[in-house]
Amino acid sequence: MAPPPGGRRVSFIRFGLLHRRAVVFCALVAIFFILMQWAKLPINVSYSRRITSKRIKTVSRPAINRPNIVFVLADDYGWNDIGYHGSFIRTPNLDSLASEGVKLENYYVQPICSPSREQLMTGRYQIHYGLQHSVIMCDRPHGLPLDEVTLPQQLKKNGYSTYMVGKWHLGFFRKEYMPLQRGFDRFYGYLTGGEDYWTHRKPSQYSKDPSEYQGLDLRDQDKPVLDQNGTYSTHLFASKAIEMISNHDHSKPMFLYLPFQAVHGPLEAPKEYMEQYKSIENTLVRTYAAMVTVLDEAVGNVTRALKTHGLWDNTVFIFSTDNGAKKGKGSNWPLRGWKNTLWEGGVRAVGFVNSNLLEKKGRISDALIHISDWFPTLLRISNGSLTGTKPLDGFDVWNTISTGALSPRTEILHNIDPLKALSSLQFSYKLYSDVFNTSVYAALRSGDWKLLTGSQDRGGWKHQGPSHNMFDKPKEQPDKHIWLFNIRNDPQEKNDLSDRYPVIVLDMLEKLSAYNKTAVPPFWPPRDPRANPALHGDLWGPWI
Ligand SMILES: [Ca+2]
Repeated sequence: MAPPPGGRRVSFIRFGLLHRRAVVFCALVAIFFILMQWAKLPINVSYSRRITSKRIKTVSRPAINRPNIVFVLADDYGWNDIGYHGSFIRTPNLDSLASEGVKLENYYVQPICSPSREQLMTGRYQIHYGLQHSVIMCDRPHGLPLDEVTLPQQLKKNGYSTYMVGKWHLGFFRKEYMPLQRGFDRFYGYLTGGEDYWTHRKPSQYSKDPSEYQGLDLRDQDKPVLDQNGTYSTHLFASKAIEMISNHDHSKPMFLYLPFQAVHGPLEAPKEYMEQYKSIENTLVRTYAAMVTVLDEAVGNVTRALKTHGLWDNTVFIFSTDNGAKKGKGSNWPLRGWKNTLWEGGVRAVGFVNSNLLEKKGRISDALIHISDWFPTLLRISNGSLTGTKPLDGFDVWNTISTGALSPRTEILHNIDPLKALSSLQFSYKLYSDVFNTSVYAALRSGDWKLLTGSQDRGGWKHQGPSHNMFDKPKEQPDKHIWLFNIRNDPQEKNDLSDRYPVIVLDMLEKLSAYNKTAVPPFWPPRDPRANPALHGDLWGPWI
């Protein structure tokens, strides 16, 4: 029942003093909260502005705002053939660029030309598209499979202008395999693996196989270049790269892929550069040194052009070799082995990054990095998408390079090539073959451990320079087909530990076996006489 109206008034009168105090208390509390809100409001606004401005700053930061990407790939350039590794060869431009940026001292590539380029272009191991055997041969109908997505294709989707100058070596038997069809807007260069530096013909007098075909291999877009006979390729490619830089539309970011012919065989260098090393008696050493110095000068000229045209400040510049020096041509000292071997001399690479966009510059990185890592790394810094790509073997290592963060990579599958398996009859014993066929040519890096199996060229330690030529051969049983090394402690691969650590060997073989289960069969078609340039106007090009 409701109380009579008078009763409430009486109650107010009775407890008036108490209620007035309560009202004052409530008012004070309300004012307090209002003041608190007022006091907090500007803090929230300023916090919000700080976050917003940070976001805006992050988004607009050049590091992730589609920087220009310039990737210089040297060919068959040895570990010891750069100034900062102690070489007698003069490489002032490369030394300076590396010192300003980040030297990658635990950086790996593949041991031969095509596979390194395949993995750079796809971010995927070659076992995953059937190119685990040898290189793309100029008269065999194969190439980087067309369903593999390439780096320039992805960058182009993201608005990049894509330029390539130099050596392709990823297939051309059909037009669809050529650079313009694989993501490049501009292409000036050659399609095969090697040729004469002046005539641009493959092969020239250096060919050992008389059955190999001869022909011109130099194109501008898809047209043969007939007027550069006599222009040394390192000079030619640098001038074409500078021309593309000069003509670049600055409203778009640029991807310039510059795989020089240098310093792949044949060893040929202009006289004026040979003069710089005239005190060296060994002609091969003198010529190779001169070729490296031309390359160094070319890189200096390209970077100067990027600065002149206002592109350098927002450029990520990468220098890498595609594999170690060939035996007797260049030096991988003190590493074991050379090009076309899975020893460190074949796969541990000269590489560095220079960019104003690096957060911590002027340092050496010991982080494990592989050439397949550039694909996701460069797509990340270019705000590119991985949509449509196949499962990657590469890792995004930008933070590792830029800030020194730990590398996300802990393993590298150097290769598994079943076509290079030795006959089991050649082995008097076959250890662990129930886990992995140890007669197969393979190598795996996991942490500091490296395991090699099968038919390995034994390599050796060759120290070649202006006044010395020393060669140590490994002392091993001829039927040896398993090696285990701790690369951190023994980067020269001198102390095989496979007998001492059988559990680690077994673990590594199980990992190799797991990788092998993801492999597709190697594709190695026979030579095709229809490739002969004599049938195509003396020009190497598509024949099917
Ligand atoms: Ca090479």
